[in-house]
Amino acid sequence: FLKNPQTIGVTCVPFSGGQPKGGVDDGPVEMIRFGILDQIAGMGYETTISEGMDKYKTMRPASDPPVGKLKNPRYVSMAARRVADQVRAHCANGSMALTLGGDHSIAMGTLVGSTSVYGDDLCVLWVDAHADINTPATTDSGNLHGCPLSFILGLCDQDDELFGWIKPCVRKDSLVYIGLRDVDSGEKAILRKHGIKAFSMHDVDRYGIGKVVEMALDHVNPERSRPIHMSFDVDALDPSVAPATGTPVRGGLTFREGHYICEAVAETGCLVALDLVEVNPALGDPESLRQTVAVGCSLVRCSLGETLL
Ligand code: 5AB
Ligand code: MN
Ligand code: MN
Ligand code: MN
Repeated sequence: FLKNPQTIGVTCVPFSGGQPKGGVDDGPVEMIRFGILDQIAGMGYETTISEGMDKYKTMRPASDPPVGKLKNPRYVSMAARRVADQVRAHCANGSMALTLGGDHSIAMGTLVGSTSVYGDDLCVLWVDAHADINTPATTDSGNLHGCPLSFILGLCDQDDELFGWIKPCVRKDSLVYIGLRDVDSGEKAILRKHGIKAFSMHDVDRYGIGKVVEMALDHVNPERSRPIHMSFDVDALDPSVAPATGTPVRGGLTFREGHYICEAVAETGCLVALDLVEVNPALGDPESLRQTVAVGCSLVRCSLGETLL
């Protein structure tokens, strides 16, 4: 694969069906209003934008009763499938696929898209307060934004009528987490059983963010030669830094720690796909909104190398 892609393929996904709170579907439009596209262009990148972002709002099926515990299963599956096609198209022509969410269920789509081009070579850096690895059997909430990785890793029933199109596409040792601090007991059992590498906030406290990112990259990408897909949930940041998000958890990454991760990833030159998700402009006062949108855009720019000298 080609390091340091000079074209960014942007996919905006105004989607909130993976969780119950409205507003996260306005994440992309708020980031655009804040100027993210001009900012990226201003850094010298060429940008192409997937068409028809409004379709994500209108494609909601008239009837979508739960399947088991899973809520809005048809809507989530249809939307993720469309995301997969759009991300695949960007990756296929060598662009870095930047996906602006939307809730984190859309990562089912972004990862199917990126792996369909890069295959087994791709490794995944998941930056989040949560592990997002519940299966349809372990989820308590039934919210699919807490489940994308179980589908991607192949921990679910592969004959599933709705999600069977998601074939296992990331190896368990190709995934690493940073920022975890709110992991369900069923998820902990999954992480342990499969030996999935995770750096929690406890590790960030113990080793410092510099060492944690180095260890995380060493685990999945020791030669810095594999393409990286980073999925960044803004709730990885402390709520004092990113308050406007649906499932905030205290004790998160500082402003600098979040940016450090993005800078270190940019430095590898290996980033081929980036998701920035769970910005919810409807939550909190106007200042919380402005702050969260601003930090989301800033993380994107840093991942593209803005602050490297
Ligand atoms: B997010 C929880 N584990 O399954 C669940 O924001 C929270 O994409 C999921 O990380 C949070 O509902 C999903 C309790
Ligand atoms: Mn989260
Ligand atoms: Mn998440
Ligand atoms: Mn969240």
